[in-house]
This record gives sequence, C-alpha cells and structure tokens, in this order.
Amino acid sequence: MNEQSNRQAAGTQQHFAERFGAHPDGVWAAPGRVNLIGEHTDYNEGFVLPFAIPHHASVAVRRTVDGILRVAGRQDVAGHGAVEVDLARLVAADGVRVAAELPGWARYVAGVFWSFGQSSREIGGLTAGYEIVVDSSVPIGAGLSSSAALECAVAVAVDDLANLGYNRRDLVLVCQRAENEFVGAPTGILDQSASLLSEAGHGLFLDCRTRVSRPVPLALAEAGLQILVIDTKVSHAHESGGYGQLRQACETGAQILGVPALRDVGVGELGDAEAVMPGQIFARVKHIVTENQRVLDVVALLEAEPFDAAALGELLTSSHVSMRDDFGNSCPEMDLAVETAVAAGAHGARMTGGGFGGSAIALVKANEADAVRDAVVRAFAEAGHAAPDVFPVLPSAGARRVS
Ligand code: GAF
Repeated sequence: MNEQSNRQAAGTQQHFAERFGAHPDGVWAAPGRVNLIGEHTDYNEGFVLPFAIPHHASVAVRRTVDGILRVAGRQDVAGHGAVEVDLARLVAADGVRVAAELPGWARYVAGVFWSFGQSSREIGGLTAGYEIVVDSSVPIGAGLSSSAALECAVAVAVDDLANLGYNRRDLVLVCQRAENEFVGAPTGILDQSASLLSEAGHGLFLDCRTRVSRPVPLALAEAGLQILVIDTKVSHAHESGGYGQLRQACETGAQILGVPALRDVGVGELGDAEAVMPGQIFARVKHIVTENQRVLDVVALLEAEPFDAAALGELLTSSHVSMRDDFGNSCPEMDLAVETAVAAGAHGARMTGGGFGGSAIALVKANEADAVRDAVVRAFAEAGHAAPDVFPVLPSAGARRVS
C-alpha cells in the first residue's frame, strides 16, 4: 500500500468512528481500472486487457445484529446522510424496484447484499446487520469504474465478515448481477474482473467466455513509458441510453450470422458478414471482431519482452479509430484528446471504458508526459471545452483487506 491509500484507509476508519461511534471490524479496498484494450468485447464473450489503477474505493465495515444495513459516504457523494435498509427485506426483494428508492451510490452497496442473497446459503450472516462508511478516490463518471470499485470493496468485505466463502471469480459474478439486475446497467464482466483479479505491474488478460484469465507483464517504468489518463470531464452513465443500444446491435449482428456471440466471428469472415446485414449493424460487428484480434495482438506484443512500444501504440490508436468510425461511442472531446496526444508524441491513445465520454489513455515516453499533458490541456482550452484532468496511472493491485 502506498501513502495515499494508507491515508484514505485511515480517513475512512476515522469517519466510521465519528459516524457510528465505534471501531469498524476492518477496512477493505478495491480499485478502479483502465482498460488497455478490448472495448465492448466482454458481453460479446471476447477478450479484454484491463489493469487496476491506484485510485480505489474503500469501505470501513462493522457487522452488527439488528438486521439493518446503514451506509454513509465519507464524501457524502449525493448529499445524503446514512441510508438505512432492512436486510431481510432487501435480499428477498425484487432488485431494480427497490434500487429505485435508494440514492445513487447506495444502490451499488445495497445491490451487492441483494446479489449475495440470490446465491448464498449463508443468509443469516448476510442479514445480521452492517454499518458501512464508503470512501473513494476513483473519479465518478470518468469511465474508470467507480461503481465496480465500490461493489467489489463491499463484496470482499461482506464475503470475509460473513464467511460466505466465495472465490474471486464468483465474486465477479455477484457484483455483475448487482450492476445488471439491481442497478439496471446491462454491463459485462470487464470492470469487476479488473477490480477483483488484477495484480500490480500487470494487465489482466481475460477470456470473457471461459472466464479464464492470466496476468500479462506491463513493465511501463522499466521501458521508460507512462500511461496517462485524460479525463475529458464528459460524464457518462451506462444505466440508460447508448450502451444498451450498442449491446443490442451486437446481439442482432450475432443472430443474423447465426453464432452464439460475436466472439465466434473471425476477421477473415467480415467480408461475408457485410453482405447480409444493415450497414450500421455491420459497423458495430466490425469493431468487435477487429477489437478481439487487437487484444490478442497486444497480449502477444507484451509477452515478447522487451515489448515494441510503437507497435503497441499503433494498436491502441487503431482501437480508438474503430470506436470512433465503426462503433459510434466516441465524442468530440475524446477524439480531440486522442488526436492531440498522438500529435504531441504519444505512441498511441484511445478512449477507455464504455464511451460517450469518460477518459482516454495515452501511451507516452515518461520524459514527454508533461508535453503531452500540456498539449491536451491547451487544445481543450482552445476548443472551449472544460479543462481535462490528466494524470499517470501504474498497474496496481486488485481488491484487498487493508486493515
Ligand atoms: C463498461 C462496462 F461496464 C463493461 O462491462 C464494458 O462493456 C465496458 O463498458 C466497455 O468495454 O465499463
């Protein structure tokens, strides 16, 4: 743990004591992520390569006996005090309907309890009662998985305290169900897998069909490289709008091709696919099929140490162009961030996460990071966009107990 995360854990613990007048049983942390490459491939049963970032959610938790879940945010994100929920009623409830009664961030916490309740035999431990203080350094709405970080921190804490005995892979599914069926966002397993399974210094290569993963070395500092996050400040949410429509288009494409998922279509089959479907559906299919291949190419590059940074950068930029031109989930601020970073010397850059805003990543030489950041900030000012946040991230550890 670094100094910042020690401070965050101590702050969460102290806030818990002030709020609930007692010491928590422990503090658990789970990181946000950037996705190096493999966008929207997860729900198409394809490949992804995310890594955990140092920014994380932390939860201080105490198990009680009164059957009530009390949750308070250290930053009081939505301006609410402690939210109280009857746990026995929560776990027996119809997910999305109950979620609608809760303020934004509390949905992710309650959703994990609800989701555990759908598959746990140990309901007694789950419904005993819990007091939780939530804190997070993951920027909200920036495409860095602030919601998955919160779900995963709660999941590892409750699994520990109630002795539920889940392994990490199954916790991924518990958190995904919270997101899909409680919060109502039709997402895949990318974000929760990155938060729960990542290792420091590595990317996580995950096959989303088999759920088999392996760490891939991402020795950036040793190669004189940095990955910059460019938070465009264009906020997004996946509960509504574009994300679901894209998912639907991919499913339609797979149906037309008669395959279980777009994972089953190879780059060489795209010519035939184009002839049998509407142009816009084909464009979505093309992104997914070529993106799966790019993930495999990036993994091959990274596993051939020392890796070719210029070739890696080119694959990242191709991924962005594919989203911009074929998948239709970019936005002008994102395109400007990517184009400016590359023009200022980045090896490559791309939007990371679901899209329609959020963040880009740029692979840069460490000694050129300041120049790239300055160029992006300048370009945003000249275009009249809100100032972006630009900061480096290192591949970090996955969810863990911190005290
Ligand atoms: C969001 C979703 F939550 C992920 O499941 C994934 O689909 C991603 O967008 C796009 O790759 O982060």
